[in-house]
Amino acid sequence: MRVVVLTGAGISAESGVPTFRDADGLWEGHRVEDVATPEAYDHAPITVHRFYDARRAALAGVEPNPAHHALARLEQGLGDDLLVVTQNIDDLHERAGSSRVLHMHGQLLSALCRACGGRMRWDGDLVDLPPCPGCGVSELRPDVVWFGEIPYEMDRISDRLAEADLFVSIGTSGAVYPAAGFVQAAASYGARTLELNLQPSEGTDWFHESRHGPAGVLVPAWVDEVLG
Ligand code: BV8
Ligand code: ZN
Repeated sequence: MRVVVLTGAGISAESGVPTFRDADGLWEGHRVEDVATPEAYDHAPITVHRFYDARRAALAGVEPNPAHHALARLEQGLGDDLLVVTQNIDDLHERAGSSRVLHMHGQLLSALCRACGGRMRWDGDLVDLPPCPGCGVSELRPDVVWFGEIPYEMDRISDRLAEADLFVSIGTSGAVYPAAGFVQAAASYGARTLELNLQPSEGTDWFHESRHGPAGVLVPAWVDEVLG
């Protein structure tokens, strides 16, 4: 069975990573357009760097939860028939043991050089504008996809959605596109669609089945069903 799993901030909530839309959500402190757009970066790079440096540093204080571990276990069972597409820029899927993971909105632990296009693992700050290890120019930005930018690996994602037997969405509000449109795409190709979320998402009507509750409970139970 070929499975595509889409995850959002809700799968990392029980690990202590703030979500975007919850009361004390990430954006609360900042207006989205002030920190997650190319215009914001051109206008106030220090503010944007501080925002991402803080999230990068916070990764050391959180751990994968049972939902992340259950998906790693599912990968053991399904191998290449499973692809996890995440909107999250944290590294909790990988730390739980998942390797077949696609970060469509980028990663905190990666820096992108605007001068030479180089990408490199980065776990420190960028606010002090360090020189690029590749070309020496101080043009390193967070390797994340901002609003108005094209998400990563859209071709691979579209191919896998087209051949999926099952599409599962975990911990996402369905507010941000193109990720929010994946359920319709998968359903139009004949896939069965399942939502695992604390509450109904904006796209909940597109799912054949919806289960509502914490991912740390719903995902291990669903994986047990699949692996039988
Ligand atoms: C693009 C990286 C062109 C940075 C992010 C169509 C219609 C309208 C608008 C658009 C449209 N198409 C494009 C747009 C514009 C825009 C957009 O969607 N705007 C929205 C606001 C209307 N999209 C873009 O700009 C995208 N680019 O479209 O380029 C293109 C398109 C296709 C092909 C080629 C080119 C780029 C968007 C990416 C922006 N970057 N992140 C960073 O992280 O700082 S988006 C960011 O916000 C996240 O990555 C994620 O995608 C989104 C947040 O959503 P969630 O992860 O779902 O989190 P949220 O807090 O909202 O919800 C949490 C959910 O979990 C809730 O439902 C809650 O109930 C649940 N939950 C909570 N706790 C638990 C739980 N569930 C289970 N267990 C729990 N314990
Ligand atoms: Zn460079």
